[in-house]
Amino acid sequence: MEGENNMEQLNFQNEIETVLRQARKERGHVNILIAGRTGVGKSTLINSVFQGDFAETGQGKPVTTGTTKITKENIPLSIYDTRGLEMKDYKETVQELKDLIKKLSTNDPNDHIHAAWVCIAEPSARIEVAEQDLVKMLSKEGIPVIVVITKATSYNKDFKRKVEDILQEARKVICVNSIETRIENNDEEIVIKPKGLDKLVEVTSQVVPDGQKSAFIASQKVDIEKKKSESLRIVGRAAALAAGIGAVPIPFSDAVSIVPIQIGMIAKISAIFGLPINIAFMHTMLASTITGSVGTITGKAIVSNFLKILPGFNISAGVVHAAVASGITTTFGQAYITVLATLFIKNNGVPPTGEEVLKAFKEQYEKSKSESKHEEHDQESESKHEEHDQESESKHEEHDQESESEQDK
Ligand SMILES: Nc1nc2c(ncn2[C@@H]2O[C@H](COP(=O)(O)OP(=O)(O)O)[C@@H](O)[C@H]2O)c(=O)[nH]1
Ligand SMILES: [Mg+2]
Repeated sequence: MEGENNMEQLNFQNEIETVLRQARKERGHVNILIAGRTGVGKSTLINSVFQGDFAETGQGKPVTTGTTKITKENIPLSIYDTRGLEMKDYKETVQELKDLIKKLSTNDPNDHIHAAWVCIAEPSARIEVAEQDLVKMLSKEGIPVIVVITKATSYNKDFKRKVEDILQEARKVICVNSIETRIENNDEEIVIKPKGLDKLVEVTSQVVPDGQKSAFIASQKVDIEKKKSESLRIVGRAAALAAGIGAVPIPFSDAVSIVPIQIGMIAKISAIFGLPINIAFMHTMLASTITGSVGTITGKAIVSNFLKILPGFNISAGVVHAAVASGITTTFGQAYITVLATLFIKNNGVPPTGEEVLKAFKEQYEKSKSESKHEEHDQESESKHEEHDQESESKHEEHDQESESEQDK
């Protein structure tokens, strides 16, 4: 008996490791080159766009005289921060960059430079040969270039037109003001809000290769809707997988087979929101969500508790059907996304801790349970718009609610 349990535990642990490795692999890694004169606002821009005060708290490692590679744990992003364009011998900087790009063109697409932001400050209102040479070189090397006009606080479009004219190889020129700025205008103080960051994120996510899109969406903090829609795609895929497993109704005791799918889903969604993908985090999440205490993860313990807390699963039925398996997955995934997005917005783009996520998830879960009770009345009119999956799910929910209210008495 003992040995059997240990075996099961071991296999399950392995299975989770495999699932997490897969999640990390699928997310990939994105590399962005940011170049511009000292003081144009590169670091400020990086901190405004990416998670976790990236430029400030990230690890910097010099890779050439002018370029520092910045990375941070759990964020699938490397920033190559290049200065030195202001110097007389800027040609050396450009040549060094060219060599670096060649060196990074390995067989692994996660090593490549996927996009470049060339920064020019609006107040300087000047484009020098250094920037022209750099943009030419980058686009020649096949790197999509976005020119960022930083500190763009004026509403005058003349400089932007001039930049578009001169730096024709650029895919796009975008005016950005990274931080709230106060300027004096005839004794009046005007506050200019950050602007253009969303556009920069949108355009960049379009130019990076498909394999790096997830990593980019995960790393940025400007567009939370993007994180949500990317996560919903993950839920859709997981639900389809779970439905495949449940296609032949599986006995409850075998329902453990759908748990790795849920874990993979939770790991991938966590990753999109910039939370760690590692066994310790998943352990905290799963063990305490499910059993209410942090304990050892064993397959059967998880699955029985897991299915108990999820709406739509009728334990007394004894088997798991396809619609139920996919319904559980969808409900769980959507609740998790709602929780992360809410916390993310509340925290102003700072990823929540595991404990915060747990607490909010429990609250959200209670809420969705009580909401589904009120929804009963509206179900008839709503079900017309719903998909088949959800229809059958709500049928199972009714059963659940019955047995629940019996328990309540
Ligand atoms: N108003 C305003 N100031 C900025 C902006 N970006 C940077 N700055 C300021 O410009 C200075 C230099 O910025 P920094 O990011 O260190 O430039 P870097 O040398 O290119 O990394 C700092 O005082 C920033 O606060 C911006 O978009 N708007
Ligand atoms: Mg800097």
